[in-house]
Amino acid sequence: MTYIAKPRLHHPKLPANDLGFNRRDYEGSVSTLCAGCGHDSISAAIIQACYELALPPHRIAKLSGIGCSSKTPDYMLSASHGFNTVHGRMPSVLTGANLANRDLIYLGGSGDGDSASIGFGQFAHSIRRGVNMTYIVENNGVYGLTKGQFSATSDRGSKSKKGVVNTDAGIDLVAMALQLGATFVGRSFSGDKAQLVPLIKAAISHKGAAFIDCVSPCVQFNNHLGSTKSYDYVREHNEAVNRMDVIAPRAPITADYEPGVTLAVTQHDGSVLQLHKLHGAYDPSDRGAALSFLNERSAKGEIVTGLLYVDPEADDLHDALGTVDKPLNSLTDAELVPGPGVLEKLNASLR
Ligand SMILES: Cc1ncc(C[n+]2csc(CCOP(=O)(O)OP(=O)(O)O)c2C)c(N)n1
Ligand code: SF4
Ligand SMILES: [Mg+2]
Repeated sequence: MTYIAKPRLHHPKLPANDLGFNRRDYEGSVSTLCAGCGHDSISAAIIQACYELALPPHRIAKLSGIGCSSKTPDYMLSASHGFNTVHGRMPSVLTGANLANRDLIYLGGSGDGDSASIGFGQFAHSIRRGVNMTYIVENNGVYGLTKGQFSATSDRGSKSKKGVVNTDAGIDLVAMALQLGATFVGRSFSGDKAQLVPLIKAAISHKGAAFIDCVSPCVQFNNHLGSTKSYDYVREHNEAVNRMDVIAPRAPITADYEPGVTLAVTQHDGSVLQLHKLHGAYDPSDRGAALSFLNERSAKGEIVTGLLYVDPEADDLHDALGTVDKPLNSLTDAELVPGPGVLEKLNASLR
């Protein structure tokens, strides 16, 4: 892979967050993706979200599979932990890392090919287990890296660059995530930073499996007439159900609160999601209704975006397994080998 380091020089008066880091401290190396690729905008949104949340870079672990989308962790968060797995295998490697060290903040980056084809099972099981992570699919409807074949998220009836019609039904990963029990589900568009950045911040603050499907046009192979993942198509068919402000734990709530128009959702960590309703009847706490709304709108060719579902009281995989509070590598010998008394008690409890 081409590697171009970014110059470290920046304006001395660049604003800093609560940790004293500026936005550039969250960047990575220079992107080698095509100019105009939606994936680069998603990287910029992740960088912005981590900067605004003032996350310590060394506490973030970014993992991905294979594809243009899976190359993006290299273009952000250079001071964070990174693991580029085999194609479609990010979710299981992330699950293992998370079980071994629950103190890190896990970001899973993937593509529609990586998650809806070869990694479909991996995607499903990481979501249904409630792994505490932010899982983002950069969805362009094609295998960009291998030159533009239809992916499993391509809509039936959409056309390739050469005019071939896709006859297979498309998989909607948002509908799948809802069905699989994800406790935070959102969809956005790489061209809508105002919607995407707060959605990523909210997903990172969420405890449990947070999934974001981000439509991300491939300018090289899927940005033409007949595609349902092009910039023009998404702009024309984007139906946002809400907009959001994320207020950090313990920060004073200064924004106006209009009951009926704004809904405040307090998450586990104390962060407050202020949801400004754009679609009156939409209720992001009703999983079944979210699925019905999604199906009804997608039948009309609309792309529903925003925070689609959230359970702010969700448990995660560690709660389900009753694991220790500390990362495994910090356990002492005494904790790992507690002695014959504890063993005797355990054996007695099993008799
Ligand atoms: C085991 C394996 N099978 C197939 C490939 C070839 N391959 C590389 S990337 C890719 C698809 C990538 O598509 P997607 O995840 O949508 O990413 P994009 O490039 O569109 O961002 C495929 C099939 C591979 N690298 N490894
Ligand atoms: S081929 Fe498509 S997905 Fe890959 S970098 Fe180029 S525009 Fe992006
Ligand atoms: Mg793709």
